Amino acid sequence: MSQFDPNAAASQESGIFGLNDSFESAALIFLPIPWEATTSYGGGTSGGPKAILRASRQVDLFDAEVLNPYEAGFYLLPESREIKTWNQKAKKEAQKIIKRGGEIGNNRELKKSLQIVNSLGEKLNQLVFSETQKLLKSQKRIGLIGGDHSVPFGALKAVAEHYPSFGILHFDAHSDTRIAFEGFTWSHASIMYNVLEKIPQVKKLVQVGIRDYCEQEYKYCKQQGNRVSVFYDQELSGSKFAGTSWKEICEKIIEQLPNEVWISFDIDGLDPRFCPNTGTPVPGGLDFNEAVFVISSLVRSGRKIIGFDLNEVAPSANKNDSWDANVGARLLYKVSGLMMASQGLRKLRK
Ligand SMILES: [Mn+2]
Repeated sequence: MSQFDPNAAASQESGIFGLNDSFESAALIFLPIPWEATTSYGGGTSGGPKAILRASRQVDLFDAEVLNPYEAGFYLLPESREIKTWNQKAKKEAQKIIKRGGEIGNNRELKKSLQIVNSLGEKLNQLVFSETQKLLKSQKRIGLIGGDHSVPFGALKAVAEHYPSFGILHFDAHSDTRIAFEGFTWSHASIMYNVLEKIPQVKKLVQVGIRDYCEQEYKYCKQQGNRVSVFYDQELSGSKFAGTSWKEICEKIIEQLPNEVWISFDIDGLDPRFCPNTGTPVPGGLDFNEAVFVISSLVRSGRKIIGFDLNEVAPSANKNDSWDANVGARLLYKVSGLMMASQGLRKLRK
């Protein structure tokens, strides 16, 4: 790191955020997951990690809140060829089913397609599980970059073996608690249902910004009692309109969480002006600074961020438009810095 100048422009060969860290020198490892098998509306999130890497070189390393976050060392692993191959295969089969709105009936061919998609989803989960396990064993901190929102399941499974009890802070426009959406067990729209049903170590799920959900999801979350707290977008707006400060609202959100927290950030939790190309944009949502303030409040409360995933960042088809990736890269840098601060690896300013 002796040659590294944080004020200089980054070269195109440099690592994420223009850093020259290696796997060994980095405290935080980003695991890219170019996967979007069950994307039901707009596609492109499998290009998220690459686009974020490109955009990250424009992010200034100075941070007003965390002192030199980059000094912890950040490193992005190369994309797995296996995942790319599986993604292409699964996507092709899934499209046949999505075209019919998930109605398979007794169609043999479609049944076979569904089986392929579900088993490739399982393979992905296995791979993410073992990669995460390896990273945790070598004392690395982990951040996942999707891909669609189905990608963190394997990572959360691995984290659950290290932390017998933890919470998830989930930013999203969608509840993601559908049961096998369109027949796909590992659908992006079912991630939190799968987590709640299959990972008992997740003692608490706190959802923020939710504004597009079906009755089944609404009821399911209610039935979970204390285990799930939902801060619906409309209620958050209502509180703000009635004069409650965002700071007070954040305190209410944070107090629901235990000491150890995984952050699952679907970029569409933000106002779509920050992610116009994401798969399923919904009007409303959080401002960039509001979301960062929630995470900053979490860290200032003394809670520890044990890992995170950032998903559904979809680059525009127009190569000159890097806006979605730009927002994704900046959010990634903020979350990473705050995570390092929460673990005592970096200091907060003042
Ligand atoms: Mn989601």
